[in-house]
Amino acid sequence: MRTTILAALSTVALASAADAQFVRCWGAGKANTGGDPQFGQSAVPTDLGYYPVIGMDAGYAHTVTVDEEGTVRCWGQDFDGQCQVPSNLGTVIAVAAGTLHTAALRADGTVRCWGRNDSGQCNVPSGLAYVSAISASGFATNALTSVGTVVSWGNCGNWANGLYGVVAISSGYWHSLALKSNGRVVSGCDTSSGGNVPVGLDGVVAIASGDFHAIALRADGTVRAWGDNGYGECTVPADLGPTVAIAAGRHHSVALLANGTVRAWGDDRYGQCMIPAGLGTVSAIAAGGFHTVALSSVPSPRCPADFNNDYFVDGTDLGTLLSSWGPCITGAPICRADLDGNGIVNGDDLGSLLGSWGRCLD
Ligand SMILES: [Ca+2]
Ligand SMILES: [Ca+2]
Repeated sequence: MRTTILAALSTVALASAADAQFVRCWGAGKANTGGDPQFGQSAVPTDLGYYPVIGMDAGYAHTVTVDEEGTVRCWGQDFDGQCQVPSNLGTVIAVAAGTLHTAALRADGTVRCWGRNDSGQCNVPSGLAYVSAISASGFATNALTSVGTVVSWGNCGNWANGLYGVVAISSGYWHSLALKSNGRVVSGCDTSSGGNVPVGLDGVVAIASGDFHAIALRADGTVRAWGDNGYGECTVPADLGPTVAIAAGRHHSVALLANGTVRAWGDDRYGQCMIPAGLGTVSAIAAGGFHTVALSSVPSPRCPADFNNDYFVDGTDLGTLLSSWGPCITGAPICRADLDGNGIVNGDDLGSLLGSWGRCLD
């Protein structure tokens, strides 16, 4: 379940610096209702703000991000401690979410792992270093090293022994995939469903594993899918535009198009394929079990009552409004607090500010 954020970041023109980037989630878990799979995995923490996110991934029902300062955040299902981010992680540059566990790649090339460990998926091999990318499956974790080899731990044993020239890895529930520098995809651990790579598939530049299916992005911007198709997750839309990044959830598939929009298909029982209105320009995507994650930017200002343009309507903006109370002098800066434009800052404006309290996007 697993994202191809690097492909996205390298190929999509990011919005201007003035546009803040936000993590958006849709599908299951807008709230933690305690019913499977609704564990709050789509409830982006309100204090996440717009710190630039450089990596993100989603597991069965949790979401994990790392920002440019190397700080990891995690929300959603935490039954196995998959969101108990260690306090001594140091600087992290990438994250991977397995079904019920989480892994972090640190700036020094080492890996940390937490959460469910019933198959040893969090028993990072001692001495493992020089790691450049990580992926996590249901019961295993994989590390791509800087020399193009893959180290795996957990239930998959030594499936990747002897592999070389690997440039990307991706993991489903049982299977793991490796993309080689020659554009071909190798599977391991399980070679059925998502591990059953189509014969002759070539020209691949990115891979994404769902739990039981997988998709590949080819250099010409087209998408191929294989494996279980019980929800149509392998039925790539015929009119899908040029694609620059892909992600796959348990039974759904997601494509980031070159124009910064997102398409999703497959299991939509929780709205994981319903792209939110006003999503803005997306630069990276990830897919969890039943939810979808996007890093998007929207022009500023977004909320009329966000007077200081920090993408929150909060006490600071309330203070601005209260200090502007009364008749609005035309042209004065405080007039911005006259939200309904009737010439006076009063209870009506206060009501609208309170009505949009919180993160501007939700
Ligand atoms: Ca504000
Ligand atoms: Ca007014």
